[in-house]
Parts: sequence; structure tokens; C-alpha cells
Amino acid sequence: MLTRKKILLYNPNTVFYDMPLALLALGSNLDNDSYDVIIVDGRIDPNAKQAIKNHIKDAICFGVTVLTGKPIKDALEMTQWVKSIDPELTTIWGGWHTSLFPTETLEDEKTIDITVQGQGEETFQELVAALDNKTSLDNIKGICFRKEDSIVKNPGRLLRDMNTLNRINYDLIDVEAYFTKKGKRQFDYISSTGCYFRCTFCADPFVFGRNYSAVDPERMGEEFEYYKSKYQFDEINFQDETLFTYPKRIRKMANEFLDRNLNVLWSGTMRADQAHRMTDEDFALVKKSGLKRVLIGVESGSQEMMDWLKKDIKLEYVFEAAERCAKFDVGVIFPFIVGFPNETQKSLDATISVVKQLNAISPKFETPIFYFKPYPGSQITSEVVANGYELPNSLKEWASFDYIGSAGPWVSDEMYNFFENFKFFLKVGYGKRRPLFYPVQQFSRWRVANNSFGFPIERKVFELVRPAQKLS
Ligand code: B12
Ligand code: SF4
Repeated sequence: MLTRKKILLYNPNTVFYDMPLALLALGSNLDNDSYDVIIVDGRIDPNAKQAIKNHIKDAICFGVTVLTGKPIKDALEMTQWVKSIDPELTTIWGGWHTSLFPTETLEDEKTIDITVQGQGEETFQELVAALDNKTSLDNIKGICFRKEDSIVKNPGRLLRDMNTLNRINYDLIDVEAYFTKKGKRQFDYISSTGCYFRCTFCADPFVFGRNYSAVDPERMGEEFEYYKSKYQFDEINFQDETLFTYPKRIRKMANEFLDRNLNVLWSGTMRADQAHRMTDEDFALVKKSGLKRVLIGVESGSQEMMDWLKKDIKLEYVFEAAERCAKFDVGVIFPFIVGFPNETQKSLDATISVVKQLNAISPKFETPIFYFKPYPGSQITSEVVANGYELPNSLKEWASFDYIGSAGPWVSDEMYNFFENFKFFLKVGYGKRRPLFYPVQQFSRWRVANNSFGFPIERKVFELVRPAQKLS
């Protein structure tokens, strides 16, 4: 019997424990008879280096998935370490950061041999075959690579229909280890790639050119029946950019769940305009099929600001979505962003007001507020850069470009302090009811209603007892 060649894949360290869907997608689309895929996850494997070392000798390549920000630090250290052990092993970086910075990444770091742009399954299949057979990389679409002394960028690849890709083989990871780390039997899944919309703070339109592809609901029904019997999860966490793009598809998916008696809870992303297009019967159906929570990006309470962000959403749709989710007992996370370039006090006040109104509708609503950070690949970022804002220009600098605790220069200290207090007292006042803390919760609500955050002694005490966790 021929021994299978090894493909080593690495997910860098971050603090959340979402399953490494990118690496699973790559590994599941390689020929199982020829290749043995090893996924090492810096978040799960206590000794990731040793895990890599065990396989490095027989590996064809070392692939890393890379998000912009702190994960780059670990990705970089691990790649340099791998190269120091085996300088001949081809190292490949893929994911959002290298989709945004194909050539720059290679220019900056000699230990990275190839970067991959956009959807990766087919590109990786071709890359692995070329590396295995020692053939040319010249015709592989969607990559950037070193050739003699120069860096070559090949043409991009069109988005492939997700239905033509293989079912994800979750046995490539230790699924139970993720459940344990998450503290719940929550299964991660992505049912679509890309997004049709054009929000100016988001990189998706740049990376996928406003294209979109989704798995058919019938196939999802079959897959989940199989996965559920195998992994016994309670919840499905959809990682799609916009899960509710087509109400018809979601209706079919919900019916698949019900017909197959899946009996799971599920969560995913929904836009307010998509909620507007759904009927009450649709809401009743998705609820019955297990919908637990949706995430609806609002970003701003000001219609003017929303229009500037090209959200293509009317503020009234947000309230309509909120009322209907409350009616059907569906939880909602409504994320907001403050501190956009040139954002006025009027716009901030509008956001504060909408946040308060949403919290008053249902105890199942959350309104996280983020500070605008010019993530690369978005229209706003291009504009601020044209106006003199300097983005990091090395991988090392990108590794410190983390969104927690590092608001953009458009956020004054005063504004930052206000929102940190606002967020804290919102959470205390409108969070889980705790009879023992009833007076504190009521006082917090008063503080929020009156924007009165002087002497935030409650916050100081809380932070002393439970210091804030860093994101990544
Ligand atoms: C899960 C997730 C996370 C997880 C990461 C889990 C992990 N694996 O480490 C957590 C919760 C930690 C996270 C955090 C953040 N995330 Co996030 N996250 C996602 C999300 C929802 C899903 C990612 C995913 O699994 N996709 C499914 C897989 C199959 O797709 P994929 O990752 O694109 O992989 C494909 C290709 O990129 C390529 N590929 C990927 N890796 C590799 C590697 C190789 C070797 C090859 C060949 C190819 C390849 O092939 C894959 C298959 O086609 C995406 C949105 C989305 N739908 O993609 C946002 C997204 C990636 N996150 C984003 C952002 C902004 C953040 C945050 C800043 C906070 C926030 N507001 O969400 C933080 C900070 C990140 C950091 N600096 O630590 C942005 C992109 C930012 C960027 N430039 O990197 C996205 C795109 C959301 C958005 N539209 O703005 N995130
Ligand atoms: S923010 Fe969401 S809806 Fe807007 S472009 Fe990005 S992925 Fe699409």
C-alpha cells in the first residue's frame, strides 16, 4: 500500500474557539487516498509545535490561515520556526489577510513561499498537486508566489459553486475538544461564501467582488442529519456573512430541519432588510425549526450615517426586525460601530438613542458597540488612506492592529470613556436579572437613561473582581 503524503495545516492562536472551517474546507477537498491532512490548531493543541514536528518530515507543505490582526503574530512565529526546521518545506498562507495583501505579504516575509487569494479549495487542490509532482505554479489561479528573484501574481479565480465542493470532513479535527473549549455542544458550519451587498466598512465586496454562492438546503438537511448523529451537538452556529440572503432558501432549510427531526437550535446573520422581506409565517417557521438568535448589523442609529456606509437599510427596518424577533422570541445581537471619520455628535446621539430603544424591547437583545477601525479592503479605509491615514506596512505591524482597545484616531478620549461607561451600564442594567443586584441594575438603567456616568464606582469594583478579557 502506498503511504499517503502529509499536508500540514495550522490555525493560529485567537481567543474564540470557532472550528477552523477554512482548514477543514481545504482538507476535505483533497484526495483522501493520496493525502493525509493534519490540522494543528494553536487554540486547541497545548503543544502545537510538537504536533507539527511529529509530521513535518513527511509533509508536502505547511499551510496557515491568516486573519488581519493579532493572529498574524503566531502565524509568523510558527512559519519562521517551521522554516528553521525544514527550509525546503513550502509554506503557504491563505485567508483574509493574504486575500487583501497578496504580494506585500511575500515581500515582507521571506519564510512565506506562496499566498492564496479568495476561495481556496480548488486553488489548494491544484497547489498540492503541483508541489507533489514538482510542476509549475504558473497556471494556478488565485495565488502569488516567488519565481527566481521576483514575486508573481497570477490572475484571480472565479467563485466556485459551493455545491460542487465536498462535504466537510469534521473528523480532521477533534470536534469534542472544541465543544469542551466552548463550554457547549455548538457546531460551526458555513453555508455560503461572499455577499451581494456593498457596505463601505467591509472587506467582503473587495475579496469576493459582490458574488455569492450557497449550499442547497436539501444538501444541508442531509449533511446535518449525518453530522448530528455523529457529533451529537445541541446548536449550529452559522458563520455565513449573510445567511438570510434568500428567504426561500431559509424556508426550505427550516423545513429540512423539521422534516428530519433535527431538534437543534441554530443562529446566523440576518440583515434588517431581509427581516423586512420575511413574512410572519416565515418567522414562525424558522423559530419552530430551532432559530435561537440572529445577528443584525445596524452600525449606526443615524439614517444619514447608514446611507454613507451604503448599508442599503432603512432604520425603520431595524425596529421592524426587532419587534418581530421579540414577537417570535428570537434573540438578536445588534452590533453598532462608533467613531467613523468625521462622525458628528448628532450621529453619535442617534446611535445612543437607538441602542437604548432596542435594549428596552427585549431582554434577549444585545447591542455590542465597536470603535471604527480601518480594516483593510474597505472603501472607507481607502478613503482615509488617501487622506493621509497610515496603515501598518509590515506583517509585524499588522499583528498589532487589533481592534480591542485600539480605536482609530477619530475616537477622542472623552468619547471613548463615555462609550466604555455606556456599554458597561447597559450590560448591567439590561443584562441577566439577578435579584441580589436588583438595586444596582435599576440604578444602572437610570444612568443609561440619563447618560449619567459620573463616579462609576460599580464599574471600578466589577473590573477589580473580573478584569476584561482581551480579544485575541
Ligand atoms: C469565525 C470568524 C472569526 C473567528 C476566527 C476563528 C479562527 N479560525 O481563528 C474569531 C471569532 C476569532 C474572529 C475574530 C475576528 N474577526 Co472574524 N470572522 C469569522 C467569520 C465569521 C468566519 C470565518 C470562517 O471560518 N469562514 C469560513 C471559511 C471556509 O472561509 P475563509 O476563512 O474565508 O477560508 C477560505 C479562504 O479564505 C481560503 N483560505 C483561508 N485560509 C487559508 C489557508 C490556506 C493555506 C489556503 C490555501 C487557503 C485559505 O480558503 C478557504 C476555503 O475557501 C468571518 C466571516 C466569513 N464568513 O468568512 C469573519 C471575518 C474573517 N472576521 C473579520 C473580523 C473583522 C474579525 C474581528 C476583527 C472582529 C469582528 N468584528 O468580527 C476579529 C479579530 C480577528 C483577530 N484579529 O483576532 C473579517 C475579516 C478581517 C480580516 N481582514 O482578516 C471577516 C471577513 C468578517 C467581515 N466581513 O468583516 N473571526
Ligand atoms: S457588512 Fe455584511 S452585508 Fe455588508 S458587505 Fe459586509 S458581509 Fe455584506
